Amino acid sequence: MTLKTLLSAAAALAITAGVGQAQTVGFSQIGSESGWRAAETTLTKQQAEERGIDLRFSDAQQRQENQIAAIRSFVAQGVDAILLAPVVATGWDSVLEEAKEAEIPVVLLDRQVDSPDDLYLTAVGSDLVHEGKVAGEWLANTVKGEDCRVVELQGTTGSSPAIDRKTGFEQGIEGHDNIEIVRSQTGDFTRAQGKEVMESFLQAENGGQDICALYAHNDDMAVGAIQAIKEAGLQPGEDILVVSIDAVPDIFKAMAAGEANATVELTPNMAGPAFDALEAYWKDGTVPPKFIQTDSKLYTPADDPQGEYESRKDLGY
Ligand code: GZL
Repeated sequence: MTLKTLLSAAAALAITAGVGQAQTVGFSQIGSESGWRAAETTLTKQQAEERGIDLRFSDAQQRQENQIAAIRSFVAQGVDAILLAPVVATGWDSVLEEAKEAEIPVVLLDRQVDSPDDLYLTAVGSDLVHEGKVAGEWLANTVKGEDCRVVELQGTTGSSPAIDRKTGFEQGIEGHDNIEIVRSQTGDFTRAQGKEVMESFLQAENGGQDICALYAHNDDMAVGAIQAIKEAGLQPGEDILVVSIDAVPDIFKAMAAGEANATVELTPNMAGPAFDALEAYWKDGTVPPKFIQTDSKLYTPADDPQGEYESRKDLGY
């Protein structure tokens, strides 16, 4: 056990005994591009407060350079751990090496990085490929043998959810030659860009008459696209099926109105498992598994969407 770990364990013991400083954690958050992201931030701050952790928060406005600067600042402050929700999967080796050099554990939240896994303590997130596969399988089961031209709104280019959710959806529709992805473009996980790109899809596809379904990598882009479909004079959820991921309140609102058909849940509470792992690590050096997986669940109109909306609407989305 290194001196730093011994000191952390001693500090933790001191805190347990009711003396000494709270653990300080730097959180480099991507931004507030979606309702889901806002909920993750809200819950992380709540969890830190409940656990007596001094959380230092940085919003990167979806720019990797801002996240790298924030991590360097946390290292300079000598924080006890860093939470990182990495906007894209590449370009982290150098700054993660600096955190490792400073013996500051890094925990990844909700997205993955391509860096060697000895550069972070653990990653908390869902199986992003599985989420896409669940969405693809739902569509295949829904359209059965009918021809279905699909348009796809991808997440942020280069992010692990955009890469993996695309892969998973393609796995889900594999073998169903009646289903074809005819257009695919990033909407950067935002409502505004989801609407804008869907408008271009509708225009390019005979006013939307030739589109059977929309697959959006998150609900926020789907909600934006639903607006575009309605403005084109079509009925989302009927003329164009809508399947997406996150399970945010507004997709359940759309589902209750018959305007969305399926969503795959992603829990915004990534901080709970992350802080559990860190507290065990600080206490006695317990090393967590490299990946702590959160659940994914499919919701359709059969699952009381109004009730799901009510139960989620005040959770900070
Ligand atoms: C996925 C997460 C994604 C959400 C989006 O794990 O990183 O980022 O699905 C958010 O809503 O923008």
